[in-house]
Parts: sequence; C-alpha cells; structure tokens
Amino acid sequence: MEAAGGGSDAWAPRIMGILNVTPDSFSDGGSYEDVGRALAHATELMEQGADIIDIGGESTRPGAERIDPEDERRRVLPVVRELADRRIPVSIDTVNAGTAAEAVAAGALIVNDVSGGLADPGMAEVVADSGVHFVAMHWRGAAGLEASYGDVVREVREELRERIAELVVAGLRPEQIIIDPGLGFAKDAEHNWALLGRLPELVGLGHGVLVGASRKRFLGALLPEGAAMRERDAPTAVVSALAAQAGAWAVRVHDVRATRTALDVWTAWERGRLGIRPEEGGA
Ligand code: PMM
Repeated sequence: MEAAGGGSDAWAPRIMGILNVTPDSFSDGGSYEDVGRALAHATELMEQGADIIDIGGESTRPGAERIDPEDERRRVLPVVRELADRRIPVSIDTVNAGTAAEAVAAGALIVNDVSGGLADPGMAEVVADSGVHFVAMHWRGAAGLEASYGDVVREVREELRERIAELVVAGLRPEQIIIDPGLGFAKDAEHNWALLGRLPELVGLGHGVLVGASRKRFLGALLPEGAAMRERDAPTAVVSALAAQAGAWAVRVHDVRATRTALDVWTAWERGRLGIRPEEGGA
C-alpha cells in the first residue's frame, strides 16, 4: 500500500505521533492546548522521527466527557492548517464528520475515526468524497463499555470485515481504508494481547493495520505498582517492534523517539536476516 505519510524506511511501519489538544488528556495534561505549543510539540515529534502527526481535540479515554464539535474544531483546525502548510502529514482523530471535512479542507491526509464511521452517519460520505485515507478502528461503543467476546480476534476480524464492506458500499475505495483493532476500547488486557499476538490475522484482511497501544493500561499492568505514565513508553516501543514484525502499517505513539529506535533495530535485524547491506537499502 502506498505511504499515506511518507515513511522514513521502506519496510518499517509509519510512526504516527500523537498530538492531543485536549484539556483533559490523560497523557499530556492538555498542556498543548495552545496552538503555538501544539506546533512546537508536533515539530519535536517530527524531529524525533514521526511520519504523521495525529491531532485529536476530544479525549476518548474512559469516562471522558463528549465535547461540542464546535469546540473540537476550534481546538484542532488551526493546528491542522499550520502543520499542513508546513508540509507535515496530518491525521485528524475525530468521530465527527463536520470536523473531518474541515480538517481535510485544511490539509489533513488521513481521517482517524475510533468509531470506524459508526458514530456519525455523515462520516463515510466525507471520506469518500475527499479520497483521503480512513482509519476504521474496531468499536463496539463508547470506551470503557464492557464487551464480551468468545474468540476476540475472530470476532474483531469479522466485524472489521463487515465495516469495510459497508464503507465500500458507501463509496470508499478499498485502498483508502486502514483498519485498527481498537486496543483498550471495550477490551481487557487479555483481549488486547490476543489481538496483538494474532495481528497477522488482521493483516490478512488485505488492508493496512494501525496499532494504537501507546501508554495504555494493559502495558502499565506489566510495570511495578505506582509506575509513572512515562514508564509505559518502553513497553510501547517493544510493541512497536513486534507490530512491525507482524506486518503493521503504522503505530500510533506518544513517545516517538523510543519507537523510532525500536523500529530502527527491527529494520537492521531484518536487513541482517535478508542479507541486505546498508548501502543497498539506505542508512
Ligand atoms: N486510541 C486512542 C485515541 N485514538 N485512534 C486509533 N486509530 N487507535 C487507537 O488505539 C486510539 C486512537 C486513545 O488513546 P490516547 O487518549 O492516548 O490518544
């Protein structure tokens, strides 16, 4: 599949750096609400090796309040516009069709929808008309909602397959669609690990797969009690390398530097395995 956001290496997954412009984000405390600071943080993420900046104005963490789409647009659009003007590949993390439409008009190349287009009936039309990439995350309802599964991987795969078919009926080209298992969204640690461990079953659907494990609770559960949020960045980077091995199209992370290093290690390992000398394949 064609790179949506460039890609600093031909084989490794793209790195989507997270830029939350929410006042209540659990990871950055909303400290990037101000446009200038958001731009500075995005620039830093690019310098650290991000290929795409994923901008979100509404927190999707469990228990977070829904916000008015007007407020969402007020937060995200100036940042989208500025980054797009600087030729930085931008993804807009929204479930609102109106926000997606305006972000695309402002230069966003990807619409990242944690509801896979289910939350807003207008979303598919916006994406079909614009032709940008669409991340359809697996979603059974609001984050934090309990969901029960038999074989979680089989069920998520089948539900994603149905979603893809519906999106195609709604006018999207199959090449536009990226899928995402939706780690932590109505899924417990066991579900998340099954989805990661059997990621090739999702890759087998023939679409790019985005993995969003960064700093999520199931990674914190592997750390000593009381560990700081930042300590989840090392397990996140390990997941990035393993996701590369499993054929992921992109990883969505807060700490770009750690994932860049992990993916560089994975790439060197693969070159070693395939007998490719550095001069044949770049750095
Ligand atoms: N997770 C969050 C937000 N957006 N988008 C995609 N495609 N996949 C995810 O797993 C995902 C997402 C919640 O995490 P955050 O609050 O740390 O951004």
